[in-house]
Amino acid sequence: MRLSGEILPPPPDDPALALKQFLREDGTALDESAIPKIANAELGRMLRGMLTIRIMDERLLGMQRQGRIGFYGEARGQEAAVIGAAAALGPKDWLVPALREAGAAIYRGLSLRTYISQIFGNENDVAKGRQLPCHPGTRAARYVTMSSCIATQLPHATGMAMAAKILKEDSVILGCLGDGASSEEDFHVGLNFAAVFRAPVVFFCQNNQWAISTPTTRQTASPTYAIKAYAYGMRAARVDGNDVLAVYSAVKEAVDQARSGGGPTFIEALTYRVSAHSSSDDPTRYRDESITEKWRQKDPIERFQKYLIARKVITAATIETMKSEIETEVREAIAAEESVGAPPLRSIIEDVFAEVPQFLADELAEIESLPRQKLGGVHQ
Ligand SMILES: Cc1ncc(C[n+]2csc(CCOP(=O)(O)OP(=O)(O)O)c2C)c(N)n1
Ligand SMILES: [Mg+2]
Repeated sequence: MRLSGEILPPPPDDPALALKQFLREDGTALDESAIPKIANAELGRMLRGMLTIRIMDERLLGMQRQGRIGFYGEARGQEAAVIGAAAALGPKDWLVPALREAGAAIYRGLSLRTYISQIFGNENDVAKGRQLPCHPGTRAARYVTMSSCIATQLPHATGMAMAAKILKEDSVILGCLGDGASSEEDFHVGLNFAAVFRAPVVFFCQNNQWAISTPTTRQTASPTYAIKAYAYGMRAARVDGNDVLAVYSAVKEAVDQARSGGGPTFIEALTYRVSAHSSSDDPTRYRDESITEKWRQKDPIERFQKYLIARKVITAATIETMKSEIETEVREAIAAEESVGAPPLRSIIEDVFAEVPQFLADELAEIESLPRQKLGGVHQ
C-alpha cells in the first residue's frame, strides 16, 4: 500500500499556527518590510551554507553507491530549515541535532575535512570511527554529536539549557527533532520539563512528513505538530521550512525570548524529505513519488537564489563561482581524508577506563597476533 504523507491543514481559527512565510515559492517577497534585516554578507553566507549541503549530499551519496563510504543520510530539500535555524543562533549557543543538521555544524565552523574524516571514521576522526557516518560532533562549534536513538536528544537539550540557566551562561540550546520524534516518550520528558522550569531551549522540529516509511498521517492525529506545544504550556510557531528567511525569523525570535528568560518555544518547520531516508532506504517501495516530485519543485535553494538575485544581493555569476568553490573544497577534502588510514587498532580498548584493564589488553594482544587476513573488517 502506498501512503500519501500529506498532512491536514492547520486549524483556520488559530493565528499562532498559521504557516509563517516571507518568500513565495517563486522567490518574491510577500511583504518586504516584514523580512528581518540581515546584512548582505550574512545572506550570502546562508546561501553558501545551503549550497554546501546540496553539493556535499550529491558527492557523498555517490561515494556511498561506489562503496567508498558505508552510509550516508541526505538533507536534500531541507537546506533552508537547517541553515535558517543555524543562522539564528549566537556563538555561545549550542545545537543539539536530530538527524539532518550536519550542515549546521559546518555553518558554525566545523571544517569540511573534519566532517569528512568522521564519515570515513579514519585516524583524523575525533570519534575514532565509533560513530555512524554523518554523526559529527564539535565542541568548538557547540554542536553535540547525534544520538541516533530518536528523541533522546530532547531531554539532553533541556538538561543543557537548565545547566546554562543555573550557571548564568546566557546561552540558548536549539534542540532539534524530526516529526517522528514526537511519538517518543523523550519528547514529553524534554518538552514538559523545559516548559515547567522555563529552560532556555528552543525545540526545532523539521516536519519533513516522513519518519522512514511512516507518514505524518500515521504519526499523529493532531492537525499540526506545533499545536502540541500548547499542551505543555509553551509558545508555538509554524513556519514554511523551505523559506530560509521565515525559519531564521522564527528561530531568532524564539532564541531571543529564551535568552531573556521567556522560556522555551516549539517550532514546526514544514518541509518534505525529497530523498530516501538514508542510503539504506528505497522510498519507491512505500510512498507515492508523484507527491515527492511536487515538493522537489518547491526547492528552497532556488527560491532563496531568486530572491537574492532580484534584490541584487548577489548575481547569478557569483552564485556559479560560489558553487564551483564549494565543489573544489568538497573534492579536496574527500581526496585528503580518503587517503588517511584507520585509527590505530589499540584505540578500540582506550577511552573507557582510566587504566586499561588486563583482560582488554590481553584481547588486544590476541587480535594483534592474528594474521592480517583473519582480522576481517578490522583495519589496521
Ligand atoms: C528510538 C528509536 N526508534 C527507532 C529508530 C529507527 N529510526 C531511525 S530514523 C527513524 C525515523 C526518524 O524520523 P523523523 O524523526 O521524522 O526524522 P527524519 O528521518 O524524517 O529526519 C527511525 C524510526 C531509532 N533510531 N531510534
Ligand atoms: Mg521526518
